[in-house]
Amino acid sequence: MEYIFNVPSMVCQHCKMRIEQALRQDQLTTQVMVDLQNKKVRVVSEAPAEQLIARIESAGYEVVGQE
Ligand SMILES: [Cu+2]
Repeated sequence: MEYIFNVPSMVCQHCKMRIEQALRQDQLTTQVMVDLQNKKVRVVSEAPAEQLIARIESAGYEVVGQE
């Protein structure tokens, strides 16, 4: 599955790294691409969306939407 999450609180490379690390802990996740400019995180994963959102949020960033 491919997901795109809206994460407006990401502002810098540090945020990008934290989110990438949080998502890559999951063996089911094969790709993470953070687009800081558009505040979007694209994820390719076999994990359910809820699980990925929970990971992003536990890293400290609110997910406000999904495309
Ligand atoms: Cu940051």
